[in-house]
Amino acid sequence: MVRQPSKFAMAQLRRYPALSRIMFIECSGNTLTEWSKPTLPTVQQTHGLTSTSEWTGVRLATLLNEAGVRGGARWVLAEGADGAAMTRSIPIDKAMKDCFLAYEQNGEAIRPEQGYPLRLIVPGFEGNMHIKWLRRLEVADMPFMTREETSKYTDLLPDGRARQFSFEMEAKSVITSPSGGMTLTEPGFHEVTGIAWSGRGTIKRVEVSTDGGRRWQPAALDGPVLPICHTRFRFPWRWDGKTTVLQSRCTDDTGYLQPTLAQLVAVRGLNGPVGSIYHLNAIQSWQVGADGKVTNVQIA
Ligand SMILES: Nc1nc2c(c(=O)[nH]1)N[C@H]1C(S)=C(S)[C@@H](COP(=O)(O)O)O[C@H]1N2
Ligand SMILES: [Mo]
Repeated sequence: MVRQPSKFAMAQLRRYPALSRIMFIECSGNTLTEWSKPTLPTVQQTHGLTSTSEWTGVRLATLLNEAGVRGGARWVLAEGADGAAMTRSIPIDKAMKDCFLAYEQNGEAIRPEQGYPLRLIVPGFEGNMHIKWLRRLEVADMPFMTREETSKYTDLLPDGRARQFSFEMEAKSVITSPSGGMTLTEPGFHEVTGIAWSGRGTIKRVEVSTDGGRRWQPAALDGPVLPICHTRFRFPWRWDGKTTVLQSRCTDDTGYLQPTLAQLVAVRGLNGPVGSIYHLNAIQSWQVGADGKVTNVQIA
């Protein structure tokens, strides 16, 4: 779909108009062990595969236009220069809309492990598509059906079909304090705080429950609340010293409400080789015991 191969040197890429954007990246395998029972003790382990950074680079649309992409183009292949040659197909609409090739992360050259010298950024889409060490782009009229979008990062459904190209990271939140592994030393005031994010847009509301989901109350959001960014929430809580369960749930600006685990399992099943794996964005429950110890639990 491109007339002829085009080569772009890094110095050349830096001469095109640049953009900077703060946004989260989340691996769609984040939380993957928690489908059927709580397995990992801390929030770092259950929810740690995500981060927010400021990325700077050149729009993918700029490059595709320069290369002379034709009308029949539907998908863009992005390939990394690592041993795995990690490769993903990106829909052309997304490529033209807001994808960019980043050469800076948080105001400095991207570090080697994060993809130096160039990384594809696909705002709000699963982390796997943000190809590091980008060395090649190819354009076609069909998806390329790479390993990462067929045997990996697909969701096997109860009826045996697989959910594929489920790119957008749906709204998710988690309480980071108090969370698994922490201990409340005494009853009284404790701030409940955590983060919420959505690959579809901006976090509009976060609610916290301190009684295992019976009552939900609005949390305050720390500004600025940016689209496709981790958003910190805070909720003042007075612990009475009894065993209870803390939860958070968020709503994004599309109106999507973070589901309970039961709701998600009802739709997606527990079918994968070790149960369903990817794209688990259910409400997380932390139990505070009478001894103040906080543990990872699942409740009905
Ligand atoms: N070239 C290449 N790009 C890659 C990967 C890889 O192994 N090789 N891993 C992907 C996966 S699975 C994820 S979740 C993100 C992780 O990005 P991070 O290290 O910035 O969190 O990078 C993606 N980009
Ligand atoms: Mo990932």
